[in-house]
Amino acid sequence: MKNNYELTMNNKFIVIEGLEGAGKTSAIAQVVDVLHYQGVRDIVFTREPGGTPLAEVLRRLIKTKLIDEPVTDCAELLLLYAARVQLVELVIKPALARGAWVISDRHDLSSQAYQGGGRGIDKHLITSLRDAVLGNFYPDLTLYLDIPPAVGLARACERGKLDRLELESIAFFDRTRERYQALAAVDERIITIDANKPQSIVSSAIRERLTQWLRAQVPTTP
Ligand code: Z5A
Repeated sequence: MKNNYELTMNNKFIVIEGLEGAGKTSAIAQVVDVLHYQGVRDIVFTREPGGTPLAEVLRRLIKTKLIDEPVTDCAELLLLYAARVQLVELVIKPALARGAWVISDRHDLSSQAYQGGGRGIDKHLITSLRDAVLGNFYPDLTLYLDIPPAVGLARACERGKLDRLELESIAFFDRTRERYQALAAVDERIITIDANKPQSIVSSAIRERLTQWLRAQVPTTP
């Protein structure tokens, strides 16, 4: 029998995370499918960095070597948070406030993993910055697609030219993945999916884990 969770639970903010080529695009399609099946129709999609006109400009600055000047690690971090604050305040919070569900391709966990793990920026600096600009705002659920960097990058390479970040060394992506795994291991709002499997198996795992999670969100009657 079909359960219409939308009738019994509040709208949620769901984030998909993982290294490039992890399969975030198809994961989002699976999440949408599960939500549609549950009767959810009002869904807002976002991506990071980006999602507002200013944040999209910042995205181009972050991803492409637009100007002939090295981007310092801290400047990159601040650009990412500038884009994130714009998106959270102008798009995500208003959408949640009017009752929409929000699905984001990446969010804050990316900064903790890429800038914290990959770049080696002090994790306390990142969490202080996060707390200062986002306060008590967190995703309800993050699906982290775990994949070895070589596998993800091979998939990304098939798509064509790599951008500034994708050209980083494998060691950078190894550190990023280790940080993702460490953070996912201690946070119950993060579900890890083994993305190094055929697409049909990954899709089934996403659907199953998300459906379980949605069931657990339905308030029990006293
Ligand atoms: N970044 C950061 O450093 N700090 C931050 O705070 C934030 C971001 C927010 C964003 O780039 C970059 O910014 C990213 C992190 C950094 N850079 N790096 N490096 P983006 O948004 O342009 O790219 P991305 O987020 O990494 O997306 P992506 O490369 O498109 O990855 P994906 O969405 O996971 O990949 P996909 O398109 O779903 O799949 C790639 C291909 O693999 C595609 O052809 C699929 O059909 C195929 N695929 C997917 N799953 C499978 C399986 N299971 N088997 C076989 N083939 C598969």
